[in-house]
Amino acid sequence: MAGLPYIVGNWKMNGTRAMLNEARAIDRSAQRFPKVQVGLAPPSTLIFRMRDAVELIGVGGQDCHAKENGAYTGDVSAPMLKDAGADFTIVGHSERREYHGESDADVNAKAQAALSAGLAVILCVGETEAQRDAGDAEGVVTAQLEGSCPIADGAPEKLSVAYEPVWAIGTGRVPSVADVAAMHKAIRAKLVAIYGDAGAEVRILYGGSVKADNAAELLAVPDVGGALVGGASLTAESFLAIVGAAA
Ligand code: G2H
Repeated sequence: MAGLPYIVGNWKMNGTRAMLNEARAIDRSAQRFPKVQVGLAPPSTLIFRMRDAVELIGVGGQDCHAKENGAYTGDVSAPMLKDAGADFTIVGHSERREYHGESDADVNAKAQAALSAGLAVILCVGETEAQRDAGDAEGVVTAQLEGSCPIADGAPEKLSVAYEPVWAIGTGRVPSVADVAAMHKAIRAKLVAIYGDAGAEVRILYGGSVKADNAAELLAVPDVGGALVGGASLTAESFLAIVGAAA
């Protein structure tokens, strides 16, 4: 697997201008960790200002529309994210899949649009607790990859996959190291099936209740190339502890 460990904060629907101070503090400290790639995905309203406030870290969106523009009230397109200064966007987060009914085909179209706009993509996949209990976790996740991985300019070079078990998101629960290892191995095999040798280079992040006290253990798992962090990315102190664990 190529590249530095990649630690990305997903602020979700949190943050007004005052929180840019956290981004500045994260950015200042990022120089202490030159062997870690760091990104923050604030709400769309903060992307433009965050771009100006930071120098070292990447800035990203949390979602994008599949179309470039049009009558889609409330939505933001990939070229708009790019224009606001974004380097990447998350697509397919389970909160988008659950609350906005996004299908794998929708996520695929969004990922394609993001790559076409020149954005790197973090594509999220993950099973529910019921799917895991039924023994379907790997089947669900590999089917999500099959349906949503982009085949477009920049794929797979600008693609990262984030494995986020839905039941671990914001709950404080995390899968066992063995379960994370098994799922990341299955994801790797699927990426190689989709992209050939280039699939071996796609970074696979783990997400779901990553905190300072479990980050080192999770990041040491084979084929875990970084973390997508929600709640613990909302303060510089807790996020930097995770970045430090990746260094
Ligand atoms: C999973 C994660 C960030 P949290 O959604 O994408 O959030 O770390 O709060 O579980």
